[in-house]
Amino acid sequence: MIDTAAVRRDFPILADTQTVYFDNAATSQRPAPVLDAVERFYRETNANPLRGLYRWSVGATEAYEAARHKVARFLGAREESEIVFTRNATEAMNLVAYSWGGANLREGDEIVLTVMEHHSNIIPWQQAAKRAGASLVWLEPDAEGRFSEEELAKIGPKTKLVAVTMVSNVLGVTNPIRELAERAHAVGAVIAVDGAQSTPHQRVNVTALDADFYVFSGHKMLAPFGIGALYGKKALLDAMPPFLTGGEMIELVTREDATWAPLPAKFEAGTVNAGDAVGLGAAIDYLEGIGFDAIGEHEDRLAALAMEEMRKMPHVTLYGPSDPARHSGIVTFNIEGCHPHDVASVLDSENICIRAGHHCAQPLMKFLGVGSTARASMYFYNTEDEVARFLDALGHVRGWLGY
Ligand code: C6P
Repeated sequence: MIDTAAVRRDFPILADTQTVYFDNAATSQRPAPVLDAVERFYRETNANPLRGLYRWSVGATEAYEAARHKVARFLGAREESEIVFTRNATEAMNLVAYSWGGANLREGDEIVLTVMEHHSNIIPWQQAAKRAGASLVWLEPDAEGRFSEEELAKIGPKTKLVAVTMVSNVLGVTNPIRELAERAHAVGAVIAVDGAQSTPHQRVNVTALDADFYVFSGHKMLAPFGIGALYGKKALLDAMPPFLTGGEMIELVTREDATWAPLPAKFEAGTVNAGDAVGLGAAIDYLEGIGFDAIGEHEDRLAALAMEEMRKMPHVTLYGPSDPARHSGIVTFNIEGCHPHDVASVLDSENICIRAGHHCAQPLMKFLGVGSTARASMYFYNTEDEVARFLDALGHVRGWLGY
């Protein structure tokens, strides 16, 4: 059971109790230990990591590599060199699409996606498919967010890659990654998992999932903006060409050519974001201190509270599975006759922050038969009181909009 009053004291921004922050799927808030860790890095050991031979630079390198060690352990990677720091999940997926895709996709190959993918796990593959002459194949879920045998059978002999989100940023549903990995591997394909919405909410073990690639962003899990990571199986990463080229990713450079540094440096061209990597390490410590069982239980309780009441509201449509425990704290909805932007504006006038729009998931919006939706997304520091305020405000929306 999470003591939200105690937890909230760790988050300076949450001292503003007027504001209900329900846009955690877009980005989370940051606790003091994360802010302090980043500040300490810059105050005590700031220098360009990986280059200098003096004390501060060595300290910066050690702090950066300690963060990598933490991420590797956190994700259950076999080796630290399987963790490549990136700016975010988007950059990590682009790395895979350009580097792995460029080296492995051929004309006639198929890339299997689901319609619930975020644009960050669609567009890189559309572009890679265009470059290679490959095509995209789409899996469609049922009303409960599950894939039928018929849909799963689309993973077939032509499939080279399955690109799938572990948790949908709209439906909240968790996809069966282990089963999808088995199906992909059975036909000789690899699986790239978008972990942007799973890593903040549940314990992930990439080895147990048998994921070939897994990407995530730090900012959705208490860490600063601008730091994320790619996990890739060592054999795959070793065989891939670099994505970006420049400083620190080389072994030897001549006037004519260059050879590449070993992993993970091969994929980390230019000066790295050590300060925010340190922040990510502190975020992992903080989340593990709370515990993912407690986080999941708390989010499920809040989602259940919200969904039970929203089901009683005659003009509200909910999206995603019927079971609140399958929502990862994400409650997506529409109110009949009200544009989601208007819903968000009315809630904002009551200091409640939700997101409205297509959520960077336009193919999913089309599949659901809507242009856009409203979305409340909760995290472990949100309270039952906040859910009550949200529900109360929701009850006023149609009236305020003139119905
Ligand atoms: N979704 C949301 O409000 P970046 O921007 O790289 O940190 O994360 C991209 C991304 C990838 N996959 C999924 C499933 C996501 O939800 C996101 C980010 C935010 O839903 C911003 S659109």
